[in-house]
Amino acid sequence: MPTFEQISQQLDHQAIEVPSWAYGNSGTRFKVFGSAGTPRTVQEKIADAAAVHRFTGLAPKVALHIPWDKVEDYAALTAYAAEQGVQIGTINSNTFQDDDYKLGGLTHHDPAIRRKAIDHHLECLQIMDATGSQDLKIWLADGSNYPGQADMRSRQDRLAESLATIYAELKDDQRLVLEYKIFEPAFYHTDVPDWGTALVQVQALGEKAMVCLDTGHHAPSTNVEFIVAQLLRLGRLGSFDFNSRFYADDDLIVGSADPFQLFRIMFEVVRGGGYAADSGVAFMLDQCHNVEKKIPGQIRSVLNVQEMTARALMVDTEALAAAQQAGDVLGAHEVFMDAFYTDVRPDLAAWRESRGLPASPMRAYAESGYQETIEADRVGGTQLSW
Ligand code: LRH
Ligand code: MN
Ligand code: MN
Repeated sequence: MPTFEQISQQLDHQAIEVPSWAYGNSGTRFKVFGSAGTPRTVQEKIADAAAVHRFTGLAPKVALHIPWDKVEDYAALTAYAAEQGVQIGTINSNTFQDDDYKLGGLTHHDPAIRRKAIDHHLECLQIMDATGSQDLKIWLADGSNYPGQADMRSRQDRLAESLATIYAELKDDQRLVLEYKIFEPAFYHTDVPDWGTALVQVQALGEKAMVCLDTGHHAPSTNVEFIVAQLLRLGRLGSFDFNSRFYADDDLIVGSADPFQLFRIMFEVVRGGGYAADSGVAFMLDQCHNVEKKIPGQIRSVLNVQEMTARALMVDTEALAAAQQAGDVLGAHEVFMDAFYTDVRPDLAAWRESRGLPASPMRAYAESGYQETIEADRVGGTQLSW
């Protein structure tokens, strides 16, 4: 097995995008909890994201969600982010909170509603121009609740047409990333329910269209790492939305309930070339922190991704290939598990210190006074309204 020393340089380029919405108040459909210190403005969300980066060195970009993060002046917002030490990352569209979209957005049967949804995406593209963001990420709440309610077939056709209209406006260095989700808010059918549908739709668009894999968007027992391998093989894995799923789309801290799954995913990422600095795969978090403090929740998350990346990099791939080639079933499995069971935490602490970062970002944050300051300064935080 490679030593930590041998893989440690590969950790240097790791970059994880954090979502602006992780810093806002959130909850479930039963209750949105308020919490002290919650950002009141987009700028305050960016400041919190920048704190995560300062303590970990892992989170140089923050993804925005429009209209949640709508501002008058995006050039000024970009400059503000740079002052804080971070960049604006992916722009996420939102066609799931407007009454007009009750029966769909890009797939809607009414051309006027479809146009409105397309125009929203064109506005997102303008925001990308102003912020230097390269990815437009589209997740659609479109679907139906009852058999017979909607014509699933023609909705696919309308989706293809709407996406093509948006795609036509992309600049050369911009991408459209389509995110799938098995269900919710629609409970009978969803218009982009799985990676196959997302793949078919993006392949029809062209080279700049990719698939986003949100780890929480699958049926129980889905082999998510297989999907990672397949999308990388086809050159269509655009990004991850990382989170932890136990029951459905739980949006909890990535790697918390099933660290082994995160390891398996990162192994396939490395195996498929998705971890290379120029791979084009964006590693994003898509999480909410309903009951825990948000900034430590984000710090824990990026550390979990780093930890499982380090373990995945430590798989002895030569020994693995040899065992596989020899048909040595349990030998191959053991090689794989050896890396998973390797505790890299002390090595990672030393790696951080050698790069001027705190050995324990969690402890350093707790001792920094940042949480106390924002709790004292920010009164009346914003509330997400899902
Ligand atoms: C949908 C989703 C999508 C949205 C985000 C808030 O469940 O994963 O990525 O943009 O949640
Ligand atoms: Mn998502
Ligand atoms: Mn989701």
